[in-house]
Amino acid sequence: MRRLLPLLALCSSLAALAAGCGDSDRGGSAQALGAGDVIGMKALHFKPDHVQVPVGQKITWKNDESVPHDVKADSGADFASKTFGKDGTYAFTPTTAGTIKYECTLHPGMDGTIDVVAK
Ligand SMILES: [Cu+2]
Repeated sequence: MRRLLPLLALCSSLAALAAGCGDSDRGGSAQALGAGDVIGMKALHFKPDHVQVPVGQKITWKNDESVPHDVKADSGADFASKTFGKDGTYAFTPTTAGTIKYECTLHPGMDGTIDVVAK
């Protein structure tokens, strides 16, 4: 573990230059999610994995592959879907501004961020 620390420090210092270093913080800008757009679930990732939506806009996730997934809020909201398979969907509508972190509980590293902004 100790051996990893220099690498992590390097990673942090470069984060401002290169968008994202590892999966924990991509540092990239959020992609505006329009009404009717969906967050896909493909190759064990949410795509896009960082979106921005206005308060009150429904967010829909759709599983695009034959691997089952789910969607569960870790912080900033309280929702959890059932596990669903290919072409299955789940939706959540945020009612307050803030940052929501969520994940698929079945696949470590499959996580995403939603920036909910006031209209
Ligand atoms: Cu998954």
